[in-house]
Amino acid sequence: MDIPVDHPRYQSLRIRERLAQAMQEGIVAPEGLCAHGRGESFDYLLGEETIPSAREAARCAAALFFAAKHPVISVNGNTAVLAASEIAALQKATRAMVEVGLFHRTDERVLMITDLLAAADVLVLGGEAERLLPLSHDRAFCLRHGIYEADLVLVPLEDGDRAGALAGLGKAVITVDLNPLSRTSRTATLPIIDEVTRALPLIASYAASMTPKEATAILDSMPDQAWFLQAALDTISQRLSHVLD
Ligand code: PTJ
Repeated sequence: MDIPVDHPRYQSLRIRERLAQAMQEGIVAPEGLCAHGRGESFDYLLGEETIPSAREAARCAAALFFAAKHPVISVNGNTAVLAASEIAALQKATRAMVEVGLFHRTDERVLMITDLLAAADVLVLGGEAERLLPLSHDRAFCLRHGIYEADLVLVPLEDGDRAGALAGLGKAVITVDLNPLSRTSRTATLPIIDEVTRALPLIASYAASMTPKEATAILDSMPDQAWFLQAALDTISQRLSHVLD
């Protein structure tokens, strides 16, 4: 379909088109389109921009990466299609490992997503995934030398169960999810309530210039998870009451 450049929702329609195409190719799970729609609706409510508390969360995320010994970025189908080059930049800025971590896992999808990321210059961890996380179904699979041994895992657009299982294993869990009410956001050590293509470059830009002293100061005064969730909910409710006034 030809999307007219002057369409007021041009960018949004192009992204949908890209995801729909990637779904037909088998890279994005069909359920990923539902997840995207849910994300879009929360982005409307947040004003389709990075709110100040999400900017602060990105700064804290950069400090957590700085302090981590074995940080891993977990990438699923939606994230790979939306943000492959942003992941490459974040990997360079943080020296984190990148692992393909899927909810609807098949070897074929792991391979396609790995190729897509590699084409964007992401160094993707390889190896034999094992059933290591305390979860039923294939979400339990991950790499021993990747997510399983990580002390910090960044999980964009995740399902709550897996984020909870990672936190339960004692890892710091950073999530990127537009829904401040999702189980994912509520189980994270640090929830970033923002759109993934806005949040990842922000973390990368903070990480690129962070000094050890700054990282320590940020971590010493990092707000708790509830503060980030409440700030996003406050933004939504202010916007709603403003629109209705
Ligand atoms: O590729 P797979 O097999 O790993 O599957 C990926 C999906 C996304 C289908 C899977 O993880 C899933 O079902 O996720 P959920 O439980 O639907 O949660 C996805 C969350 O991401 C929702 O809360 C959405 O609001 C949020 N979301 C969607 N698009 C974006 C987003 N958050 C940030 N940026 C987005 N672009």
